[in-house]
Amino acid sequence: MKTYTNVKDLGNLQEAVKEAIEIKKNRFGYKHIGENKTLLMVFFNSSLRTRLSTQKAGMNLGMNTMVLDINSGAWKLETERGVIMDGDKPEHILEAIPVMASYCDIIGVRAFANLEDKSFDYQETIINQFIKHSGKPVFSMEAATGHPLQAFADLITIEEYKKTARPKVVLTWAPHPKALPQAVPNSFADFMNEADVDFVITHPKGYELAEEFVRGAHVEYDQMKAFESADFIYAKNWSAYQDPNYGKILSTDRSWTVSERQMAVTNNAHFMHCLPVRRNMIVTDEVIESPQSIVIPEAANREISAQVVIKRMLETISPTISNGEGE
Ligand code: AN0
Ligand code: CP
Repeated sequence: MKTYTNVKDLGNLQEAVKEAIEIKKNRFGYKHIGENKTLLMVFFNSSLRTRLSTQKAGMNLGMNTMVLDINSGAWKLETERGVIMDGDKPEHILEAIPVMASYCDIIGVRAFANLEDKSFDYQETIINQFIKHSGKPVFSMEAATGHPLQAFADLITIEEYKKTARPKVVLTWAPHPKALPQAVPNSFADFMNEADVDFVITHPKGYELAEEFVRGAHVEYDQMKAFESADFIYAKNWSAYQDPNYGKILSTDRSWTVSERQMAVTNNAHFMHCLPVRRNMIVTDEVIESPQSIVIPEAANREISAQVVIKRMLETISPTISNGEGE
């Protein structure tokens, strides 16, 4: 695997989930694969889970891991070509990327949407520059339009907790005081559309996501109706995608906060959220603390999704290393 930015990069999704479940039972069984290989994780934004789980996944595979926080300690990077660099950014990403790449074998990048310029975001300008100019395998640790390590971990979690062959999975918008990207719901929809689930999306009017991710999935504007008989409730806030409101907050209606009122009409659904979560905005204390809440095992599976992706990248750069003949 050379890049990981969306569900298609995993190839057969059933196989990928199977590999994840095997790795989870034997996470130190591949320690030789990453020997003398270096993982660089580049963060343009904050992180708790992605930073720790991805670093842990690299260490499970025997890699050396390095983390660079661009906004604390590194030079601020200009990302657009042709700019006269007389402002506050002393370095251009076009030099920074090949320099960073010279010190490592695999690169993970976190670069959120700026929510100002929709075409800059939806062209994935930053991560695509890493793919183009690093010459190394590159994976998304949440880019502008997707968070595929999260969605893969979510799918693994659903596989582990489902009680029926084809569970009903509901992605619900919930209120939040700050404008957030569409990356998490985009990737969740991308994965659920490929998985064997009955997938429903619910949100207030105006929060329609990009069609390339929704792909004709059932959108139900009545949240209570959407929740009926659900097996999994996946809550997330996102800002508007559609023009002319791109990146804007259209509603902070707390009747959309996931509470026992909505959970009561589900099929005793499990509650999921990628975290970090704002309690009593997205979900009430009662629901997130209930036995049906699986947010902690969901976060723990981030180590596993990252390990599958990094392992596949290591196998690409050192195809012979698994039988001990690698460099
Ligand atoms: C980010 C987002 O919504 O994309 C990261 C989630 C994993 N969340 C916040 O910035 C709160
Ligand atoms: N879910 C997730 O990606 O969390 P962090 O932003 O803390 O990495």
